[in-house]
Amino acid sequence: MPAASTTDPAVHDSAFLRAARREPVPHTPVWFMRQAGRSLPEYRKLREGTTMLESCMEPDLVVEITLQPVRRYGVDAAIFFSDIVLPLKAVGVDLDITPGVGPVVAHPVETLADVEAIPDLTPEHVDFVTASVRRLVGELGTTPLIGFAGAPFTVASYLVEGGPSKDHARTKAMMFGAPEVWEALMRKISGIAAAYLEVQVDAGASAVQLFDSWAGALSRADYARHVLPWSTQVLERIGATGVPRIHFGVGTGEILDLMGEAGADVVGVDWRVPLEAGIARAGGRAVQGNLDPTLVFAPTEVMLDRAREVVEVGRTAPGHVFNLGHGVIPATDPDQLARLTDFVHEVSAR
Ligand code: 1CP
Repeated sequence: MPAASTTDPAVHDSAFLRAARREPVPHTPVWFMRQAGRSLPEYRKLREGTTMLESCMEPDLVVEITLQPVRRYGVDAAIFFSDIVLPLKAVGVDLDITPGVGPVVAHPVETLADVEAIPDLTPEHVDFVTASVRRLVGELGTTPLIGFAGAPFTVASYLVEGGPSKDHARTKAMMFGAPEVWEALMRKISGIAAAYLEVQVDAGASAVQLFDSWAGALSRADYARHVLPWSTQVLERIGATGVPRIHFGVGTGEILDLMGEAGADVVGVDWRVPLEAGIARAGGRAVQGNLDPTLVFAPTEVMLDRAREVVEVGRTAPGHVFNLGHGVIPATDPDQLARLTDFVHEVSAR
């Protein structure tokens, strides 16, 4: 069945999807990674007494939490409220999201047998995702919904380390020292990520973002050899659906061209990379980014001056989606993001 949103001409013609397709836009579209979540008092209130994973599996909560930042800021896209480890939980991996820590996996993956014990994902595993996306697309009207998944390397890091890691040492040790286990793991997670994104697109998501948040931990050569082929596999499968694909990671300045070549339509640029350089490395693709997320803690004028520079440089790209250079920091004052959204819309209007 074709996705509802991609057949809706108003969604198809939205500033966000036009920018992703490198078409002229009425204004620079804006959304914020992690726009839903702990920075919003209405989110904290709604989440009281419900765990993170329970919230992701309850369509009433997913729909409401996803809509909250769209109502508050008037951003140009919604991002599906979930987490990158949700599809693993859905197929039966024993994991939890611990407040203040992040994903914690009960039995970290070490051997080929551990990998083989992880089932492949079918749409039946995530029927609540299909239900949530369908309802959301109905409620969002002309605002596009971005689906997302974690990229193979970033998800592998949680599975192998058992939780958040700064150096990804066990993950890289497997990559360097146990290539057959590494390949099996990447094949498994790539399949899960692609199937999970297909479910979201089939239910009506009109773009996707592949989060390779921790790919910046890899050298260029190791990224090219051990990770790029798998991310390419995921992005190519989603390319067949026709929706724009955003590919993002943190600290990825040295591999940004490769992340584009993996099959992205839009290359996410973190705040460390000058946007001009990001545009050049994106090789003719659209770019997304890249205001430093800590600028919201500066005086409003300082934040807006820097946002103006991002918008102006963004105009030289074939397509530009304004965003922060990584997710919204939980202590962010939502009023700053409201001012930022209005400012980008005003200053870029043509
Ligand atoms: O609006 C939104 O974008 C919110 C939806 C969302 C997204 C896109 C959540 C909810 N998680 C994610 C993706 C995600 N999860 C990423 C990729 C994006 C990024 O780089 O920020 C990553 C790396 C994770 C893993 C994760 N989940 C962490 C990071 C841990 C680490 O390694 O440092 C954490 C803290 C979580 C928990 C989580 N996910 C989402 C929320 C709102 C929370 C906090 C839940 C809580 O504490 O109750």
